Amino acid sequence: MTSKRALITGITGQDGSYLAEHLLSLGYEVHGIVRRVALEDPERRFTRIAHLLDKINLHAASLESYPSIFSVISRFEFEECYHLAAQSFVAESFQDGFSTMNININGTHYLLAALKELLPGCRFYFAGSSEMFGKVQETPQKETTPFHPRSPYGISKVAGFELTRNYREAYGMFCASGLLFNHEGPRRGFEFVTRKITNAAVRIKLGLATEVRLGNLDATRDWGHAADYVRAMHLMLVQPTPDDYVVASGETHSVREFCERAFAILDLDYQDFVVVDDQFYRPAEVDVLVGDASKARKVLGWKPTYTLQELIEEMVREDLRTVAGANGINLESSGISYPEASKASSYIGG
Ligand code: NDP
Ligand code: GDR
Repeated sequence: MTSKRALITGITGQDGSYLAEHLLSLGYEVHGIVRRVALEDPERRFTRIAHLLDKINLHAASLESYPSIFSVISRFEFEECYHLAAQSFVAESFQDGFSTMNININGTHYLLAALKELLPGCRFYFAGSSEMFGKVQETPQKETTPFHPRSPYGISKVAGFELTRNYREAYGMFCASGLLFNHEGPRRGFEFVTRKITNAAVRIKLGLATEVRLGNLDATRDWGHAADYVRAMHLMLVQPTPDDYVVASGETHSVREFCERAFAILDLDYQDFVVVDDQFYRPAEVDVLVGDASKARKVLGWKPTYTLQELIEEMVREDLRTVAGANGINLESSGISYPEASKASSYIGG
């Protein structure tokens, strides 16, 4: 056990909530930055961390305000800082590239600049992304693969990655970036394709919906479970030297296959319910992503514990439980069966 103090930006998000749990389990004192609007509306905005609220320390700050970030960092001696906050939805970055750039690039710069000024010894993690590889230059993608981002989001993450590397090289700070491939779970936002599919399949099974409209079913992604991927973030910050690592499952599967598996768990055929709708296509797509995480395996000793099937089963099971509960449906008496937990699920809340 440790008595270290860590700061997480984006603690209310999917990864922030799993990382907070993981660091608490290691004995960390966990602090998080949240937007003031979230503090004012905890019931709606803190669903992923509701079960942790008496164990963590939250501070109001925005990635869009340097003084607010400076103020939080000036008040505590953080040993580690995990920078997860971002406008993280790729499709939205095509709608509003300006705010995506502002939050993701300037927000990262504000944080690095404040740390350099106040706590240069604090170890820093940047949430890089497989979207940085975009139109891939080689397959599988690894740390040395050149970047070719295909969205304002991907471009913003390349800039954040370069800022992080430059603070490491220019000021000798301990700055590491994870190049994380897609990771999902029952806490995933509803706008991302995996959760959109599992939630819709469940609603269809329960008679609450009749179809789901999706975009490119032939896009393929390297999907893992967020609970596995946050362990890699922590491992990166406890190494003797800072470095960048790809974190991925090493397998790629299509959106179509994800649909097929999720609906099949509920004894449904996805082809009866999935409607392809042009509005969910992107102006520029990343067609195929698959990562080579051999450096993370070798240096960090990291490996995923979830298979894709276990991930989908957990997402379907938790969506069934919450959607049925919210609609007063008794799964037992409706005769709806669902997969038993194959792993101890730490999921609590919405
Ligand atoms: P989420 O979208 O679930 O969470 C994003 C977090 O950022 C939320 O806590 C959100 O707060 C916060 N945030 C957004 N804008 C601001 C702002 N202006 N000021 C303060 N906080 C803000 O993302 P994930 O947990 O899935 O991802 C975490 C990080 O990892 C992101 O940087 C993402 O880009 C990156 N990433 C994610 C991958 C994935 O597959 N999940 C893969 C690779 C990288 P609020 O709740 O108030 O909206
Ligand atoms: P992605 O995730 O863009 O990879 O970014 P998303 O789940 O949004 O899309 C994955 C693939 O599915 C295709 N798709 C659809 N996507 C959505 N959201 N909605 C649809 O209806 C739909 N139909 C097909 C997309 O075109 C795409 O090819 C995620 C985010 O978490 C980023 O923050 C992170 O950096 C990357 O993963 C790695």
